[in-house]
Amino acid sequence: MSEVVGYEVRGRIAVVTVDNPPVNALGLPVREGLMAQIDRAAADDAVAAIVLIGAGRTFPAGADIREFDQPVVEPHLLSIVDHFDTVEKPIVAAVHGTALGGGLELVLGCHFRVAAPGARVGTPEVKLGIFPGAAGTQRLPRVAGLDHALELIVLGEPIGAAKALDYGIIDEIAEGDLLEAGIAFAEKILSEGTPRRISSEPREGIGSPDQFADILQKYRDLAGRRMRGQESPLEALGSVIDGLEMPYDQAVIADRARFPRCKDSDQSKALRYAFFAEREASKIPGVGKDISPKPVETGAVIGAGTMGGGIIMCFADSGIPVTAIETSQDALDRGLAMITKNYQGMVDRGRIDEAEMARRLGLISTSLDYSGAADADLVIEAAFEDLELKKTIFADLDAVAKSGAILATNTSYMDINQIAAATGRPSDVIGLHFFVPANVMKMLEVVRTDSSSPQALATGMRLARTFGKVGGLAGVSHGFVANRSRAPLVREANFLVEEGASPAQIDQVLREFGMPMGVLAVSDLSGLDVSWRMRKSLAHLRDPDERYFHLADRLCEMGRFGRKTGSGWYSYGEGGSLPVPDPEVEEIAAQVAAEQGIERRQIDDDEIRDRCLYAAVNEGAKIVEEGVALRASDIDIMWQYGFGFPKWRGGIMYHADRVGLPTVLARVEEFHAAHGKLWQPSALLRDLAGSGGSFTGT
Ligand code: 3H9
Repeated sequence: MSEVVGYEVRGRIAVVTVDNPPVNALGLPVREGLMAQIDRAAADDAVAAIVLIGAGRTFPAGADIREFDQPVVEPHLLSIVDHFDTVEKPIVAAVHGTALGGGLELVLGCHFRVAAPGARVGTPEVKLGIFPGAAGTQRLPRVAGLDHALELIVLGEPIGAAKALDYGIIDEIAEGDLLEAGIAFAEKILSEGTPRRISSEPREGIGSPDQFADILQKYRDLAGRRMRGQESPLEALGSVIDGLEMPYDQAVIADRARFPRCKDSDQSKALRYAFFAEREASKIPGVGKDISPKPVETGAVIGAGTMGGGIIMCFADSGIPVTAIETSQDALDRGLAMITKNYQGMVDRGRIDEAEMARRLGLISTSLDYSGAADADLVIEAAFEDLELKKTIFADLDAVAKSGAILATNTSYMDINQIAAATGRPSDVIGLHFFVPANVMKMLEVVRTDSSSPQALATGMRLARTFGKVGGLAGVSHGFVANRSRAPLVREANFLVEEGASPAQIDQVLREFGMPMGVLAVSDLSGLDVSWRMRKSLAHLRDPDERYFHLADRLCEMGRFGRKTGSGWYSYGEGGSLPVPDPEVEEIAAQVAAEQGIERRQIDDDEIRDRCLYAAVNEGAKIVEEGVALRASDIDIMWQYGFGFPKWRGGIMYHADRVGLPTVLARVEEFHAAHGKLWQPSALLRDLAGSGGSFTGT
């Protein structure tokens, strides 16, 4: 009857099974099948109750996102959930895996709910620019109470079975086989004569918006902080408020008008693009499912400084024993003290308990020489950015690391081909480029050298997942994909200050665009000396005809390294962390401009935005054109997870597609004419603009 929704009768219980791999998404065939099989059970005299379950790895993980660009076809998920209210026989949801979005709405439509201990439930719709559109915003507050419901609906983070039980979203955590537990639960309610619970009916604890003003404000504030600039959390909140003001039937009618508005918004389209782009980023041609990653059961990290320390924490956080290797006991002690302090901070904020902190610290051992890496399945070098040093380290590692171990470098821009050539096993060498702070930022750039084996790359990509990160592939190139595509943005921000814009104006324009922090405030935070040192070390390679960072150099010469020295692009009060505009920077900029023959002028916000963003887009296009990135969408994912670029903007390449590539090209050509060769338009940009193509296929 339905190919994707099975029907079977066990004793007096009908078992309705959604079987639509990989995640049982609720596309049209599933919705039709569900309606038909539930009706079949309702009409079957031999059936007294129904258990609804998912086959394979999960209960339905939500609506089929791929259908969102097409017209809605009945039965709508809302019709199904509402239909469940009218079914006279008890329906028991048996939940495992991830019951998300429409999956959880289906669960809420069931009259009773049991879940496997590892199940997770949630309403991540806001992350796709929408809200739970099949009555989740009406039913969840009735089932879990307003506060808990808003936590799920507005913030979009899933919760585990234990919390779901606590919130009243599920009735029981099943021990043993889930289907058997679901059937046993159904038998129990039948024998006890428990009346069906209809989650659309009024419940105590739900009142008027005035009564809940504090809770509503709490989530408005949280959404503003965590998802700045994003509309969907406020739409979700609006839908919940409708439910407080209106009876269920009217509130779902209001939702029906609200939902298409969200779904068709630019933000939702960008967020859906980002969802699929993230999954695409993990796919590397030539590294298919037939290539098994090497197991990583032990790790070693060379260098326990800021970066190394963060990477050591990634291993420990994932339960993998790791050896920290340093050149002196002092450096080891400092590194471990920093790690301990970070974990203590997590304990203080209630993120982990003392026992967990002790467990993680217990996974970290130390060594003062490379013999500590002898047993490691994967070694990550996080030493200073000095090519000769790295080559020496890799030659030494080659002598001690066990055969088959993956040797990785965390360099952020160096030629890893040269580093790999320092070993007798270049096929086992890859780059693993972490972002700061390494234990927090979700991006991991996996760098392929000329000789990296598919298995080494597969291991790097798997490690990203193990660490809870998103892996993306890059080729060897100065700055790889992420930093190389961002560098022109930083460059233009620097030049714009020389030309007359203030750091505060530039940062404000970028923040208004949606970036979490202005680019110059970020430079101050990471330290201006870092790029100064790099510029000095690469001075011999500099093209004398190219415009140079005179102002940034001058600031560094004056000891203005950023926040750590109390001044940089901004000044910072005693121990202060907030950037304050500094008239001295204006004076220095004017001086440098005079020396360089740059005429200072008023610069409008549009020019600032276009120069910063299109410089990055043009570089991104060159990166794709050269094959350093596999796809333009990989750049977007790296910006989202590496630099906190707003997901609701999709990414710089997606943004360029929305603006229209002919418009972007015209601007790039204009800047090329005004500012010279750094703005040389990319051939790919020209081709696509000329042929009506796009970077991201959107
Ligand atoms: C919603 O429900 C709206 C409702 O309120 C009702 C409105 C009326 N649709 O992530 P993975 C694909 S909105 C289509 O690699 P994992 C995915 O693209 C939805 N496809 O696996 C990938 O395909 P491929 C609310 C989907 O184990 C494959 O499945 N729900 C969907 O790392 C495997 O995915 C969500 O937002 C989908 N809904 O993670 C949940 N989900 O192999 C979205 C996945 O071709 N999904 N695919 O690349 C997730 O968060 C994760 O996929 C999940 C599994 C945690 C389920």
